[in-house]
Amino acid sequence: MPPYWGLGFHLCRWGYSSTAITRQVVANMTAARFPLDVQWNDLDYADAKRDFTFNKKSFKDYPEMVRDFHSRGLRYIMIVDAGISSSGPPGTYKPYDEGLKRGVFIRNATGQPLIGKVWPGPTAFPDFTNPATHEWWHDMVKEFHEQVPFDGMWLDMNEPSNFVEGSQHGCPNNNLEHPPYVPGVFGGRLQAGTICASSQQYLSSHYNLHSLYGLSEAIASHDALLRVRGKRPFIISRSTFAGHGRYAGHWTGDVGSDWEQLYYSIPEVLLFNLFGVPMVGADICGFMGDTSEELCVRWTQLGAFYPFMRNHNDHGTRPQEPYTFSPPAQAAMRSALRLRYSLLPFLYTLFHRAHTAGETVARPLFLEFPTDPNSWAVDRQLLWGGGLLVTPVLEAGQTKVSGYFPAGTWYSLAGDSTIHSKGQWILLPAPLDTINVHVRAGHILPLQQGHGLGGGADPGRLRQGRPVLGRWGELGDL
Ligand code: MIG
Repeated sequence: MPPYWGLGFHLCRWGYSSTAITRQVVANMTAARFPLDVQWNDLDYADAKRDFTFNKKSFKDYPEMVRDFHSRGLRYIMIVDAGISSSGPPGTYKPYDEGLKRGVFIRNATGQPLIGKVWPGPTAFPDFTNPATHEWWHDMVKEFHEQVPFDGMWLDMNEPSNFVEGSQHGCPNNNLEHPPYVPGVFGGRLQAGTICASSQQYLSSHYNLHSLYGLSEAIASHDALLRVRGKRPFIISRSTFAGHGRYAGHWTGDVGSDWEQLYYSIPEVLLFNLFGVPMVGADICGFMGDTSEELCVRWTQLGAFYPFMRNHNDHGTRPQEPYTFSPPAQAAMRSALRLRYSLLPFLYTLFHRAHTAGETVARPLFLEFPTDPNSWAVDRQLLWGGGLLVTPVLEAGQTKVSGYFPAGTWYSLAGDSTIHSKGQWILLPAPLDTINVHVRAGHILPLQQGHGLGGGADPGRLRQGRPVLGRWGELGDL
């Protein structure tokens, strides 16, 4: 069960190179009256890109920055990479020194820590199947949290990803490295982009555990955060496996800033809900390459209906924070965000059902209408729970969108139209400032109003807000 704040809007980019810039981003969001609940930093915060450190120049006032965000009702998350820097002189980097001492790293054929290469340079890889590693990870999380009171963790590079093949010294030649049948993996070899298959972990060979790396790291991080903060953890991870949703959520990695990837995010979000990982979303406006204003508006509209809503961007590309666009584009984004925030009580309820009964949050139509064959292949629309149907525009230059409406009555959430469908495709007006959202007849959605605009969604304000049963904007204060 995620914390409520995790359902708000998250903002990140690779390239917020100082606390001054990160603070400015939050100030710009507030000035432009966009809701923002969670501010993030990528690798920029770290000293030489090493986990559990921060740059004492560009992020000198890092702890104060996070505390300032807290005082405004925001939460804060930073990236944590799997690889632990291994090249510093002894005594200069505690996570490695302490990890060595406690034997937490994955071993090579000679029983030494396997050394690969990731962002900080040479790195060792924690073996999260070892209970001693959980204890060490907890201690590192705790010590860093005592300096920088972060609220959640962003687990990246945990496939585990490696810039050299296998290790700095390659891999031994054995049957685990070169099995008779190699599946169609990246690079065509098991070691490509990762560590040696025959390296040794506490439970078994890496060959047997490779796909569990992200899950095992998520479990260790979940347990560490729970012990350190005493509250429900919020964790987003790139690598996942069956069972991951019990501990963490997922973002869909480095998507391109293009219309095709906008579309593909729908099946991906729906699949992860079927996999039991309901907290999932793609990087809104796209990660790689320059976005465009129109794409970013449409992506923000769809993203308002990702269970996990984060705008994140690669370094060196066109800025894509909501406030960087024209006034009409900003207005469209603001109204999409406002729609999401009004629906948060409903979204939170769906997460409760996912948590207690294994239900999906974002749901494919076929799961609600299994006897309607027309619903089976719909992958350009999604439901929230059983009662809300979202029909986004996924192509450039369109002001209409065709959506499938299973038999029954559907009310536009805006309150301006009703569809009585026999099970039909219907062409809907969809100007750039609009996303089509319909309520299914017979469903009650708990809503709230007037929250989260102009800064973080202040929990005090959230509590004061009277939940309104009914359609958004219609029932006022009733
Ligand atoms: O090699 O931390 O998917 O979201 O911005 C790239 C930098 C490493 C990959 C992640 C992306 C993140 C980036 N990371």
